Amino acid sequence: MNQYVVTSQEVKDALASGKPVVALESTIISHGMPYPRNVETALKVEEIIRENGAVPATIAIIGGVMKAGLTEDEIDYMGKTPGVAKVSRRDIPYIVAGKLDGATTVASTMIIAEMAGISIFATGGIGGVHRGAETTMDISADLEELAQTNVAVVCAGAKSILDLGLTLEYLETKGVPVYGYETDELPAFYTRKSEFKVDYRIDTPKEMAGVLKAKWDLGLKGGALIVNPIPEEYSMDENLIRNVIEEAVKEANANGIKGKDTTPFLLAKIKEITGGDSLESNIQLVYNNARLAAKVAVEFMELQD
Ligand code: PSU
Ligand code: MN
Repeated sequence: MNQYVVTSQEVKDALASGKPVVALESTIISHGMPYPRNVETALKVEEIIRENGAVPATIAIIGGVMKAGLTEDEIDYMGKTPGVAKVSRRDIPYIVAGKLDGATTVASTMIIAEMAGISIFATGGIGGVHRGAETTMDISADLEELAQTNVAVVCAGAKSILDLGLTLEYLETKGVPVYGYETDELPAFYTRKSEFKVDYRIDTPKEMAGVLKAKWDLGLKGGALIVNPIPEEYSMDENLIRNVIEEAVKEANANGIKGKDTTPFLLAKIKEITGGDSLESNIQLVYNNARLAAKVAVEFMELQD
């Protein structure tokens, strides 16, 4: 491993002894949820992963060190320190060289996970092709990372702040498979359905692990997307969330929001308009993804010789 990545003792021991490990991102902590719910959620996610037989590795850059496996104090620090940079692929060198702090997105978490030797990663939602991308060219670096980095990402689909159809087209072009866990349809984060089909439906963690093993054994580089619908009891009303998202997108356009600020702006707007209901759904779907990721990681380890 390179000199820039430091794994916690627990993660190091797990990797050395062939125990399953699940990576977790930190943008969701620093930019995705308010303090202290963000820290409570991050710690609970780690607990869920342990309960399901794997070791959690929350990933962030602290003082320029790329860390896989944070202490509780470090998670608290990432959650309550205002202004921690949102770090995607392009930001890593500057943050590392400057010994700065950075909350890692899906893209940069995948990069660090791969460097550390972790294959499975759980989060809430990924970035994708934004609505209007045919003129703005706003396409998340998460998609390029899925195309080239060997980490499977468990998420609840993507929010319809994105153009879900174009996001799927992009993933197809880049050879990134989209697997629906117990679903034929791409879930849309707050809701279990969208009008789009996934490539393949998978019904057990074991089957999922087998497909991932085949992909990587064959040398088919890149990641995979495992989409896991939000549990029914926590899913939101489709019409309500559609209107909220329309409103948020309109405000972003009216305010000239661009680049890396777009996603955090839209997420904050949705939270503001729904008055916290969306936060509860968000937390629950992350728990659900953590559970599935741990189970897939356990089965994936079983298949390693
Ligand atoms: N989508 C969500 N919640 C999030 C993000 C996206 O529903 O927290 C975060 C993730 O860290 C993701 C990043 O990797 O935003 C994507 O940002 P951008 O669109 O600027 O690439
Ligand atoms: Mn973007």
